[in-house]
Amino acid sequence: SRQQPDTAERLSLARQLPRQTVALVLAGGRGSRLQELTDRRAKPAVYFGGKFRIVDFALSNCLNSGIRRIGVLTQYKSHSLLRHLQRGWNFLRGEANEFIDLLPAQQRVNEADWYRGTADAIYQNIDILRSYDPKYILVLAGDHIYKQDYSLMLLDHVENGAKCTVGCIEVPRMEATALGVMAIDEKRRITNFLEKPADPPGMPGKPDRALGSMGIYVFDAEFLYSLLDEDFKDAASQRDFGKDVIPRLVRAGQAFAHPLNLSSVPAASRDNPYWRDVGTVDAFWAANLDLASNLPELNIYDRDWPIWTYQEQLPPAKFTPDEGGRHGEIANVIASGGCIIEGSDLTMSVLFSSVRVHSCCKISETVILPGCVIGRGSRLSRVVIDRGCELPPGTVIGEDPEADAERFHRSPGGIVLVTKEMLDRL
Ligand code: ADQ
Ligand code: ADP
Repeated sequence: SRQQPDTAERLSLARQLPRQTVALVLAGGRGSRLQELTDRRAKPAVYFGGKFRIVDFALSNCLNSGIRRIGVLTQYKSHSLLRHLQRGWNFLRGEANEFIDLLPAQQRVNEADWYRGTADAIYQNIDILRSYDPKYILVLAGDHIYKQDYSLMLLDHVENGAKCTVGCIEVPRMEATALGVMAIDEKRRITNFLEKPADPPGMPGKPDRALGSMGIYVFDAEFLYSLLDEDFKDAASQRDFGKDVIPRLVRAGQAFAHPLNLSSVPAASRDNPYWRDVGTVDAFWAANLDLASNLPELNIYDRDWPIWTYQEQLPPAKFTPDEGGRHGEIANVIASGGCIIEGSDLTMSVLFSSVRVHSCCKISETVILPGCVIGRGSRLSRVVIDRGCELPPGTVIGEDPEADAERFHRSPGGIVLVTKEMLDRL
């Protein structure tokens, strides 16, 4: 029948397209709404989910989608990000035409300018990009948590005959104030695009929902080069995809939308695809705690879509009673390698690697980054503790909002962020 060869052709195309693609991961953003968590590291380098860093999700999506030529564009406070990529992501083989290339900001075009917008970050590396000779370029953000099969997005791009395809997701209307918001026609051509509108337009028949841009794009490579050349000639442009390049393409009727529902992983989650911009302390806290719940929205145990990361060789996590033989109560806790937890009560919490919890502590709804030490008898509730903090015995956080706000950073949602610098100041 006609159906059979079509399907076989589609499958073979879906397999080829990732090999003809270079992914560029934009990993330069400051992420200032994460407060002190991004004082010393770029947002893509922020820890997530007990053992990962945020950038691991976009990079793992690439590998799992069959894309093995990847450039990572860095700028802001990139040291710990680069160290992570060098240690954990250096296994691709140049001989097999696979690579992860680190592309730091490099004033190639104009010595006076550091990168400006996201389009400029790519323009400044355009000769390197051309040398990879890709047919398609997939532009990704290094700061979102989600699982997506980009081969299906590429397939959609080609089947629509598009030159530019914008990844998008339906969100509650007022959440779209932080996103590019679009309207589409029945063929999914984008008919209108507003970057971060104060009052986002709703969707037809769904006034409380908006179609938001995920800030990820597929381009035909030659088309992207000519777009960037054009943009560079426009003195008024801020050289940004969301502010300049995409709106211009939309006015020309040249951009298509690809909803995450069509390529979210696993297929079973496509009605309600998972996508988080863990851009605030509250969102960071909630997305981490979700993983410790009985039925997390994000499955990090999926062997069919593994999330790769750098991991130190560490001994297994260990739980012991306290000196008096009292066992702590522990439920809904993630604890990574190298942790030692002594006779303490822990609920709904995420412990990254090498966390030491001394005895008689009560810890709930708390996210503890690597290498922290929690002194005996501490009580912590709704806290995020940055890497390497040592809390003295008897530390109490989460019971007196005023005292918390004075000593630490207290978020609008009442989550307390603790860093080494804050502890040193006390
Ligand atoms: P924003 O969220 O404002 O909007 P933006 O600041 O443009 O995102 O950063 C996008 C990505 O590029 C981030 O991963 C950031 O880390 C990185 N980045 C920013 N400047 C960079 C630079 N100069 N060099 C390298 N990397 C850089 C965008 C779109 C919206 C869309 C949202 C979705 O403009 O339309 O809705 O992303 O989050
Ligand atoms: P991460 O926790 O993300 O691995 P670090 O805690 O090592 O990162 O710190 C992030 C970056 O901040 C480091 O890679 C380094 O560039 C910088 N940094 C760390 N400590 C100091 C310091 N005392 N003075 C100046 N820069 C520092």
